[in-house]
Amino acid sequence: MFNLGHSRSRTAGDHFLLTPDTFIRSPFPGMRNAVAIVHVSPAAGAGFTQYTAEMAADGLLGHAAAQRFFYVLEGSVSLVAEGRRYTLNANGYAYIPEDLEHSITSAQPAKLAVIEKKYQVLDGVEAPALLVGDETKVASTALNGDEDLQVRALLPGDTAFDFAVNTMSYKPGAALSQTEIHVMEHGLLMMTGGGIYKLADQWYPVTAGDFIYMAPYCPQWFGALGKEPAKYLIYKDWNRHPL
Ligand code: UGY
Ligand code: MN
Repeated sequence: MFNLGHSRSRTAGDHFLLTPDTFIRSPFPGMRNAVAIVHVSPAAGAGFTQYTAEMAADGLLGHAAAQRFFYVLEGSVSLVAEGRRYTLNANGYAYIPEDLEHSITSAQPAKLAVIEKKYQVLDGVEAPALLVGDETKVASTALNGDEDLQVRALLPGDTAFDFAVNTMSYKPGAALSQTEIHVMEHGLLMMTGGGIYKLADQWYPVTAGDFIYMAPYCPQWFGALGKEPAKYLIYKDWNRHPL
């Protein structure tokens, strides 16, 4: 069918909604049998880079020039770091400190959400160490006492970390209790379900597979629709003075 160019994707000054029909794949140096869909990067004014890595059989991710966080969306990968091999399946994740040599390989096809950010040193605070986790084993907490909106913090909240990555799960009908406006920026990947995202003064229907970037101070609100929970993975810069 001839493509007439319609898409739900939008790029506005302080936010992006990027839907899978507009994704473009490209390799990075050091990748083998893998491609990246770069959702946001400093080229768009962001303080971090977020991409989806699509790895084929015998895939390799390559070097990171910054801290690297990855979350396994599909398949499974091997992480080798500090002389140990870890196998991460879907919902597994890892935080890799800047300058820690490591390799991430796939024996079979796998899909990762990857976030990379230059570490912002804090005087007197030791940088974080390698961390490997499994989202299904992370305790969840109700946001502002709303049991229908559960948050899992995948990284510790201490000041060694200069960013946070959380999952947020909304029962159908659950919603943020306010429009948020804050200095932190977000990278957001819709994992399941969907709903309505309000970004600045626009209201967007969103669904699994969509990516959203919210710049600092972008007004934001979400309400879940449909019959299955809406869940997203969300990055924010964190724990540092804005100056
Ligand atoms: O952590 C957050 O700022 C989160 N509640 N924002 C969001 O879901 N858009
Ligand atoms: Mn927010």
